[in-house]
Amino acid sequence: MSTCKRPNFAINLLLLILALRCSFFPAFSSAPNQKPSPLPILPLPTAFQLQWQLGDMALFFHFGMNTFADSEWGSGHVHPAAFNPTELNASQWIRVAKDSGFSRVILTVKHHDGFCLWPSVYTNYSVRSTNWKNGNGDVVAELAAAAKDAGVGLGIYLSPWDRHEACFGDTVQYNEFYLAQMTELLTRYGEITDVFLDGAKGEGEKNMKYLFESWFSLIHQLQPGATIFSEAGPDTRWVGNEYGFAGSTCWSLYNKTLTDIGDTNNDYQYENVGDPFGPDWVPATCDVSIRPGWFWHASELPMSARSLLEIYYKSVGRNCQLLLNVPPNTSGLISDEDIQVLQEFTDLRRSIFSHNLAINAVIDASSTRGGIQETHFSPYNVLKEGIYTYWAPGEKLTKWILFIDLQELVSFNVLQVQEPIQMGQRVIEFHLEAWSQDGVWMRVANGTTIGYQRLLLFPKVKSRYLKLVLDKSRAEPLISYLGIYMDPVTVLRDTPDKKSLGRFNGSQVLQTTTTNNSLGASM
Ligand code: FUL
Repeated sequence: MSTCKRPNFAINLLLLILALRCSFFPAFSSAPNQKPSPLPILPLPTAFQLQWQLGDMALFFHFGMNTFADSEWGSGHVHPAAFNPTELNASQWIRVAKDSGFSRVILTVKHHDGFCLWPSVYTNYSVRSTNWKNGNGDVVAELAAAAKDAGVGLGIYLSPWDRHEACFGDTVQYNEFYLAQMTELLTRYGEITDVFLDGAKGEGEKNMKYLFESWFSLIHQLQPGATIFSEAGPDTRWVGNEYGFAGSTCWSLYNKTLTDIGDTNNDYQYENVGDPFGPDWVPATCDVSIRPGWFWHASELPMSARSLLEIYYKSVGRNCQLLLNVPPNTSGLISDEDIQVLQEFTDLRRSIFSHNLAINAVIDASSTRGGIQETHFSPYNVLKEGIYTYWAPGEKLTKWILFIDLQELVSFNVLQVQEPIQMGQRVIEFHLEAWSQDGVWMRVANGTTIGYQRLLLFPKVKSRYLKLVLDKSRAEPLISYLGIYMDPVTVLRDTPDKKSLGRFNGSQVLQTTTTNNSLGASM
């Protein structure tokens, strides 16, 4: 009997595989795994709500029969021949938007008077019945082409209240008519980024029921990327006033069931501030006109660039999108004086925000998720623009501070902070402290809510060391951006109280040097 063992094929095969593996594949890394991101906190924005929010500002064009009839709420019975914009140039409208930093535009394709700026087959009250371009004109088509060329988003305002159509008041007939018009608009003109549903209706006018749920579903079916605005969402809500001012506390969280579109009993304060316990993500839109009226009137002038800057702080600077109305005139162009103001507004924003004074700062934090070696959540992420990189503190702590060493003495009066809202809106309260020249920490600004973007103004401070303290948060606070700026044109009344480390809320005592500001200087 031979003592020779037969080769064990199974073991040999295993050894061979291991040998091959070692030579072809690297060994398991001994470096620690990357720490995953923290859990998001509900509710979260949808992909298109995020896209919308990143846009910051949109331009509103109120244009239509009212422009020619010198009215705001047209009767619906002005003869179509009155509509005659001899120099209409939609490319000029879009150029103005783009040059001034507006990423989307929204046109009143039909206001309350029912006159349609596109040749709708469902009505006799449209550009088709005018002499403009012999009845072959289409303002929506011209604007859509210009917007597409320039890479600017296009939105529509299709008024539910219609003073022309005889079927207004009949639930089935009018809802059919409205959805038919909506379908024309959402299928003929390429991508539509916004649908603005205005809840206004005059007192004593016919009452009727709008089938909103059907409207929302159809809009999302035909244009899945479109954001629907109304007083109650579903995607973005009204901010509760037409001054363009959001609350100094402003949540994107909201409870849609607490507001009825167009109901005059709605709580405008709730719309202005949002709801920290709201189950829905419905950020606010701040709509405001550059002129006293929404439509162009020869007798009216635009507000000043400084007033626009104040609105910017109180809208974009309070977690909202600014929807600024700049109405084209009777020739079909945006007037020179409005362009001039927009140019000055752009220059002001550039002069303040184009240079972050903290850009070369040394940044440290009270803790970092995954430990100091975890670059993924590093405090330095707050100097990278955008919301997709952020500082995250360690888990289960209650003290959350960012320390900023500006490396030299710097004068500043504006703080910009952003949260990565794709992870939910978290911060409830925060404040900024600066190391004073007398050697004490001085509280220079207090804020409630951050969201996508918060701008806080305060009296000028000169300091090298700063602390951003997150005092209260719905979950571990995450900060995606921090900016420090000097605004030389906005002057504030108060100075912070050093001794008491006084509770100074920059957003409450803001006062601009504006003299012709019809909106009132302080809030
Ligand atoms: C209001 C309307 O009645 C105004 O005319 C304007 O369109 C404004 C944006 O919304 O409710």
